[in-house]
Amino acid sequence: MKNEDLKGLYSALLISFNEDGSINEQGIREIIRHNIDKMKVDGLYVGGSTGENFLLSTDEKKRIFEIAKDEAKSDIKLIAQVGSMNVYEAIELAKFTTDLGYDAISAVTPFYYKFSFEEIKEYYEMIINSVDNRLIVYSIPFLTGVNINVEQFGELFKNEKIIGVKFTAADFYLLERVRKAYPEHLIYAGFDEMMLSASVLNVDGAIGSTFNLNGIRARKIVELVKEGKIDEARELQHITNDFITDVLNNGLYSTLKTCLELQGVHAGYSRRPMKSASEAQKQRAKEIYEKYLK
Ligand code: NGF
Repeated sequence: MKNEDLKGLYSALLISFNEDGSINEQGIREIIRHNIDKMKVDGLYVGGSTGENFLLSTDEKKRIFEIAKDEAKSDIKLIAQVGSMNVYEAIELAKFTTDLGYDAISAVTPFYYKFSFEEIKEYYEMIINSVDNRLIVYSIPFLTGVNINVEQFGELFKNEKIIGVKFTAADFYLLERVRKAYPEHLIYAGFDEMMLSASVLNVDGAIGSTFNLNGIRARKIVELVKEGKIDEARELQHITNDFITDVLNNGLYSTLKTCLELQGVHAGYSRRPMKSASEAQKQRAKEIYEKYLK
């Protein structure tokens, strides 16, 4: 597959857990099917924040990557988020998912310690040079505290296997600069509530948690922008953001999971220390579901 074939709308895959925190394989398969059959997404981003990935063991991450590939087969595109504070785990997962046939890997910037850019660059080189695959940088400064500037993106992109960035930030000045500087690289918008503005800046796709439920509306926003129908796109973004605001206020992943359950998809529990929905949150999620998704 050519790099440009990786463009499109990707759900950041939610993961179903059992009450004891173990992986619910059947539930994960149902979430994947729902994304393919009902949300009609172009691909899945597996192992991201939405997948509660940073709370899991290496074996659990591997199992989820296996399940996703087995269920999705080659029906849609698959990107594996393998980034980890432990670069050797990231390399192991990069090899594992490349062998499984994932179309690309992605890695979050290393966090917690204040790494220099040289260290961050080496981390990416170590991961991507260990496999015959391509890599999408996962930049999410509000969670990692790591900011990459335009020139630094250029440094990373000097490696031709580093083909793009998942840009989860509200910095539209930086997004515009990166778009202009690197027209051949793939940029995925990471904040669903800002998709209209990102689309106007001509991103190549989007990766989002809310697409697990709001995928059809999200795609419509992108299409309307492409057709130059900005007023209509803005109206849809307003509705989308009413939905996202209510979801964020009620608890992001637990509310999305409850909404999936209401559609008959066994999205299950969250992984501790992440809290699952309380009875009150479930009730509120039901109202959100009825208002925006029914
Ligand atoms: O959930 C987060 C992190 N971000 C996601 C998205 O960037 C996917 C975004 O969709 C992602 O980061 C991942 O799974 O790795 C938001 O949930 C959404 O815009 C609501 O704010 O905060």
